[in-house]
Amino acid sequence: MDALKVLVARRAPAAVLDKLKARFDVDYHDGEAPLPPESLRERLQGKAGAYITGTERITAELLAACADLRAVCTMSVGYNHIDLDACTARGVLVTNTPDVLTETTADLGFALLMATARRMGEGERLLREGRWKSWAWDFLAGADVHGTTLGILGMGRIGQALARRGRFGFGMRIAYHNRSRLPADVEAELGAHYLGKDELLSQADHLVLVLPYTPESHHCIGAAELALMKPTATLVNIARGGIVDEDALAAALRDGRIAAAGLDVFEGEPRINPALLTLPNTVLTPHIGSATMPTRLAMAHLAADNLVAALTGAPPPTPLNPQVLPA
Ligand code: 8YV
Repeated sequence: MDALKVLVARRAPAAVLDKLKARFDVDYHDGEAPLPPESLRERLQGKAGAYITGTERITAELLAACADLRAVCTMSVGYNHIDLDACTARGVLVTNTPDVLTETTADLGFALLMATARRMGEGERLLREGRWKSWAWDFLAGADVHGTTLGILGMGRIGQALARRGRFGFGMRIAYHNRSRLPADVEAELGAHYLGKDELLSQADHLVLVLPYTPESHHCIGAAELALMKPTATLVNIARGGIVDEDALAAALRDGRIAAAGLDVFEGEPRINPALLTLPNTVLTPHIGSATMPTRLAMAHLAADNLVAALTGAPPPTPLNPQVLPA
């Protein structure tokens, strides 16, 4: 019997590619940039499975044009780029890569919080540009992190990992808002206080966004929400760029309505809203939340393991729509 055909839609680690080649007839796009939608559609013809990353969009139209597709395995925890309902309706299994990136992404979130609160980006730019000439009592004086209130919007796995860092590492008060409240024992362990969204915005000294990107969370931080925040507050986004109205954020940062923002994700990434680039009080990183070698390897292997399982009749480790699997 001929091997099933799969598409690996983006550069992947050699060991992961070998794992897939041992089982399947692999069409490999060895590139750092995503395939344009038209090429993705063409190269998915006749493919039973797709190994993708967080950028390739899997739409209902694409699925309709790819009748052989049975599994879409993304090397990301976020899956807003995939029309999950359309996949489920067509019986296409979708998998993602939760858990393996939780701690690494929380580390980056905390690093961004620290760098932003303590004005490290501004300091580094000033030093490298030869502008460090003198000392003043308020020279690059930022905000404290220890002992302050950490607000977390979206209290899933990564939110809880941030809460542990804040509480146990920095003695912070932990406040959160989430679609559903955590069980009482988990709240107690994290010392986490559940607040309404507006209360969270007004009480947080540092607010980290770590909620999923959905039609409901699109621009859920805009001018009205930013107006509720303290003028001394820091905003950190490690979720998805589209959660924040970037024009409203740039205006709030420019007018001192909040103190600073640390952003790892952007609405039009890799294009960046120019207003954010010129503000001194932003720390900007290029979507590197999960970017450590061990974590990226674990994510890539998990995506490949899901694909192998999905197409060989074994239970996939991390399915998003297990209802499409045979009973
Ligand atoms: C991915 C991410 O590296 O997992 C996610 O949802 O945002 C990142 O960890 C990125 O999406 C590329 O797949």
